[in-house]
Amino acid sequence: MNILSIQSSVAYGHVGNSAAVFPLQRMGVSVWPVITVHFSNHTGYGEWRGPVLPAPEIAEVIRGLEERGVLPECDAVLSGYMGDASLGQVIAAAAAKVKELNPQAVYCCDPVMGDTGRGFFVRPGIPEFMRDVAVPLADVITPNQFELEFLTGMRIEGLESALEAADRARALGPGLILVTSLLLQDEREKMRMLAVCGEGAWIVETPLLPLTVNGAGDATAAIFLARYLKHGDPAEALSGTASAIHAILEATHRAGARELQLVPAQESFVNPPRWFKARRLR
Ligand code: PXL
Repeated sequence: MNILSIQSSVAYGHVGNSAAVFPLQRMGVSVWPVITVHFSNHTGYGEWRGPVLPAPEIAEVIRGLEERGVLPECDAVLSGYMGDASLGQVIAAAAAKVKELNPQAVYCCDPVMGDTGRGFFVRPGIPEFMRDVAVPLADVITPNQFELEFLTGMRIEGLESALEAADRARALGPGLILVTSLLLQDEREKMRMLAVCGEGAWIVETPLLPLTVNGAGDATAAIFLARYLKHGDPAEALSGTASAIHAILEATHRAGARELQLVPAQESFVNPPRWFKARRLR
């Protein structure tokens, strides 16, 4: 399996491709990482250094892949953190080109733009690009609660409104929605993930851990996409992803670390120590 993954890269820590590539490889997936920014560290530290790569240079890298003739072997395009909205057209064109050359290929858009508590953390124009261009093109999207609220223009409070928002997002185009983190008002000590695929919907709950990390959503999107491509079963992909992410977060919490403990927790990508089974909602 081959995944073209267009996301950020950081030297220190784990966000973007630096949170997605190793889990995918450990799961047996060949990743073709194309980087959108090359930062020293993630932006959650408040300060960082390094370039936002110009969109034409990123387009050149993808053009090189096309010239090698490998794009028909690409099973999925995964896009995430963009440095600048000008990259939007390059991502949209890459997804369209891969799908033209391999009609089975899937475009998975992680509409990275912000999070509850932190608000928007991307440049102007990126949220609108996600909502108006990328999400309508995508087969799969993996928003967090904050991003799903922006995409649909509605507040999510309970499970019912989360389902309604996911259905609204589905009406924008993508057939499969993974909500990567839901903190519902009824039960604060739980972390939930929700998957909606056509009329089907599944939820999974894991214990909420008291820690602040970045990149968990990026690892979640990657692991979910790989499992979904492998088995084609949203419920299995949801269970396996929540179980792996919980194990990673638990290892991170235990270590008292600020960065995801992906290397120590690597076994959980393929064989999570504790299986949290998704429950069918409809
Ligand atoms: O996890 C999203 C993300 C991706 N890439 C970079 C980031 C962040 C969030 O902080 O800073 C560079």
